[in-house]
Amino acid sequence: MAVKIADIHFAGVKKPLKRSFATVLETVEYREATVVVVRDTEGYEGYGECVAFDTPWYTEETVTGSRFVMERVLAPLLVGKELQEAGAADRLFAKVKGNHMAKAALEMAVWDLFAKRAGVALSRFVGGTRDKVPAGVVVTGGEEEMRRQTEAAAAAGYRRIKLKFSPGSDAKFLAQLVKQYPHISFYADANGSFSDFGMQALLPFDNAGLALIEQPFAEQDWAAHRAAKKAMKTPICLDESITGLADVKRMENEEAGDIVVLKMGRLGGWAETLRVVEFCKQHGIGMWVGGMIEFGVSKAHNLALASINEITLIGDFSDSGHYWEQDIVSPEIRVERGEIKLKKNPGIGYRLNL
Ligand code: OSB
Ligand code: MG
Repeated sequence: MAVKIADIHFAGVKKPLKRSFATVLETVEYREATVVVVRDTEGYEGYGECVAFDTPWYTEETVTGSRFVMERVLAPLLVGKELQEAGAADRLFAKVKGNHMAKAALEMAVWDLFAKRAGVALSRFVGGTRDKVPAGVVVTGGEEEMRRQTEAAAAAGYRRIKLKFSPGSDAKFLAQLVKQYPHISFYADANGSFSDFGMQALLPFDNAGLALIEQPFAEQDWAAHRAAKKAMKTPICLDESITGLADVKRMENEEAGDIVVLKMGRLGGWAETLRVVEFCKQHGIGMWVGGMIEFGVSKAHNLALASINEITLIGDFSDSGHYWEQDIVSPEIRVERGEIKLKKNPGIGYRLNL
């Protein structure tokens, strides 16, 4: 089925977070994002959300820069074109360097549009089979704040908790917290903060009972991640280091990690992400779907991704109400008994409510 793109619209959104999100890289109080609506000549609409932040603290992209790239560089490559399949957008964008989050926002909107034209849920369109995914939440801040938030998350039924940590964190404190909740899987994410401190600083966390340690060293520190994987029993998971399939292959070749975080914004969209999923499946690499403190459009795409059976680790899936007074999708995304039900209606399955 061919789809002809008629026009593309952009809308900026900016909302305060209900709770501030503190990492070693940045403290986030507000979230600004761009919502993308791709329309075809039949009047069908596909939705995407650009997950670049207002400043380049997580990747190089920004809200302002990505808006320019989307409007002036990428949208003209799609408008007026007849696409034979959803994967065509990724190929059209291949000549534009980098800018993965900008590409992903448009490309993902095209996949939503194709799923809607096919009349199927996006989860089924991409080969997913689950009808619900387990919920996971991220906990940040000082020790007291972490303890309080962990208790609240456990009470709310979350099955996985990701703790942000750094060389300044106390391994004994983390170990104690983890031990208190034996039925919850704990991850710890360092956002590269151990690079200036080395392996010796990381080793104490090997005995904290963590299911994985995420990105202990900087994104280009492949040798350090290789050494960590060798020295530690806790699986090493890469987030910032993975910008595409080539990086996953490098991780595999250099034995620099056991698990990858799938983030479609960082990878450039559905097509590249599905190639990564296929490779990981074939090589027994663990996978989970990572969050970007995003709104419901991006989250709905992430839920469709997490419906793929081989993605077995629990992702960053919190309730719309965790960060937002009001989300930009209707209905809002709800965690019930520790799970989120997948929508069965065509495409992402949620309406826009800007
Ligand atoms: O490192 O995983 C990260 C959010 C923004 C940027 C980077 C990261 C994160 C998260 C996910 O930890 C938070 C969430 O969406 O719940
Ligand atoms: Mg991370």
